[in-house]
Amino acid sequence: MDKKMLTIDLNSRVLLDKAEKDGVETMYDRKLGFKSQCGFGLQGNCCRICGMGPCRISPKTPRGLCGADEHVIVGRNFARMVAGGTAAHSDHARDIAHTLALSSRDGNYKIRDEAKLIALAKDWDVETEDRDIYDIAHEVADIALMEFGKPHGVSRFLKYAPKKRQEVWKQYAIEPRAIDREIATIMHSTHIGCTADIDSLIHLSLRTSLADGWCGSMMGTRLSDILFGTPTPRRTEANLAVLEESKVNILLHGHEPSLSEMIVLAAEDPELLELAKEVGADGINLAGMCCTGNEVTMRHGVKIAGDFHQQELALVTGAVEAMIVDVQCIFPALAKVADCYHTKFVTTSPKAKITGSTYIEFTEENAYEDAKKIVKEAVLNFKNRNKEKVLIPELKSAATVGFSVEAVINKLDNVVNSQIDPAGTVKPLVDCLKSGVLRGAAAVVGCNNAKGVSNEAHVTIMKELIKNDIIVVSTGCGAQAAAKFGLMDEDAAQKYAGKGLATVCQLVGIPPVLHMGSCVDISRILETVAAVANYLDMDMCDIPAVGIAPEWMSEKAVAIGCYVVASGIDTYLGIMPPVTGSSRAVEILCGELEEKVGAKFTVNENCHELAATIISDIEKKRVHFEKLV
Ligand code: XCC
Ligand code: SF4
Repeated sequence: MDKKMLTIDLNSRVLLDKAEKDGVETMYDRKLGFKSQCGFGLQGNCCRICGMGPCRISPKTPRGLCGADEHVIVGRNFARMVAGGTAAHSDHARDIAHTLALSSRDGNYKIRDEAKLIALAKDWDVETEDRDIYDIAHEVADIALMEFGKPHGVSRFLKYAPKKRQEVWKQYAIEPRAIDREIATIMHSTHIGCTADIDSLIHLSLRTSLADGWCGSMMGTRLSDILFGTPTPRRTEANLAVLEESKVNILLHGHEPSLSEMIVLAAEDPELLELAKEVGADGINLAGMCCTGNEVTMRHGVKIAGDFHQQELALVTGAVEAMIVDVQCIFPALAKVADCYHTKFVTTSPKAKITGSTYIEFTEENAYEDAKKIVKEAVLNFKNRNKEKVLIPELKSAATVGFSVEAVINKLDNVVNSQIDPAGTVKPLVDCLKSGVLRGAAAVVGCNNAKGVSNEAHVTIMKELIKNDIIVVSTGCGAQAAAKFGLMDEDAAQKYAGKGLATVCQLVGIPPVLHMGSCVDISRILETVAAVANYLDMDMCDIPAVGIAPEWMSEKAVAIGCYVVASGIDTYLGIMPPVTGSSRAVEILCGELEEKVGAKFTVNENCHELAATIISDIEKKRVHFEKLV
């Protein structure tokens, strides 16, 4: 098989040829090297939880040594994926909360959205009258940090959901308690000799996932907005052609904005710009990958270099002085690829040290100085670039990004008839959904997965949905696919959208696919659906809105899928999770959950079929919705 056929991104194909010439191995080579993947692992019925294993379940050996059957084994593995994902998102939020606790008027981190801080403080009964904004910030940060380990009560973010949804959570007993407690409970319950009941394992998984969506992730987004500003629409460009031959190219990859925000500042430091000139460069060019890329493009318009599957290929351009990473979704392979070029692969977090990288620890206490040190390394490395090894591919697309909930509402105000309606609500969106001009809304989110062809499912599904007047919002690497393929440009509405959606886009002044941020920012999507449901006095499961992860791969995505379903939003996956080993797990996740939480999973690895199912399900949901409104 030609490895170039494993991606639909033409820049990636050009660079795969170059990698071959340069003798560089990439994920695509390794994929072809794997003749087949382990069937037990694929189905989720290999257990390594205790030292008597691994126990592999088959018709001939239907139980592990302890007697665990396929349902127990699959369920435990699944629950541990949810715990892993929740831990990653929430630990990210914890760092942001610590950063908020460090904020000060004359320090590195300032408050950029005071109104959001005050609103949150009031929600949390923090005194706001006649107080210094930083005192308020520090108290809010402390309360947020308590969410990780408080001994009593449930997540304080649950109240942002519609009342009816909160009732569902109460009734089904999945209101998450402290975040760390839910994660620990799963690790404990899945230890050998604890929970051995698939219903219970899925129940635990949903509760833990809600600690992600309606606590950790939501906290990550809100506190980041308070510290770094709530995103507003701005223009940018996407794909590897955003690298510039004449400049020092620095790639920001990973997840947390505390580091990348400082690098953005440091890259404008006169001293470093002067140094860039001295080494013969025309300036410093920043570009982002994965969710860090999303964070800085949403707030600063920093160009998007590419997605998860392009991280190695970005280095293959030979034009990158430094790849700066913090946590999550970083290929260990980058160390080896960087070795083949002059690129410095800089790790910065004690949580993600990688053999073969240059480790320069980033600390929030010394943030700006650390960031300057890292950028300086990159600038000094410019002179080591080998011009003969440089190939920057040609394609890039323009995009508008920065659609926070506030930004969306702001845009909607463009079409509000101020004589009759108040501004600042989701009413125009509700009106479009009610009248059927928009058939529904879809969040197309998540990663790239080497089980499929990179970007294919994302782009196919998004195009199909917008053609059928379903507005799409996106985060994570899905958003980067949309941006790269021109779906976030205003003219995409005329090119690809159906008549209803195209008209809405033109009137409101938005593209048909809206960039809502990084993966923790899926909380922005939850808030939008909640706002629509609240406006109509409905539950979230009554709204014709769906979640789709066409190319998901990470544990974080499993946690997301679970909390989206638990929020009452039907969720569609383009890759089968490792649960098929248990018929009960599939029955519950793809069926029975609907009776309990009003939504379920649907999986189809054929993206055309998946798109058709989603469109028809949204139409079915409309029948119910139209009766209610
Ligand atoms: Fe990672 Fe967040 Fe997935 Fe992309 S979308 S591959 S998790 S960077 Ni979050
Ligand atoms: Fe085998 Fe049971 Fe141990 Fe798992 S927990 S490895 S099934 S003995």
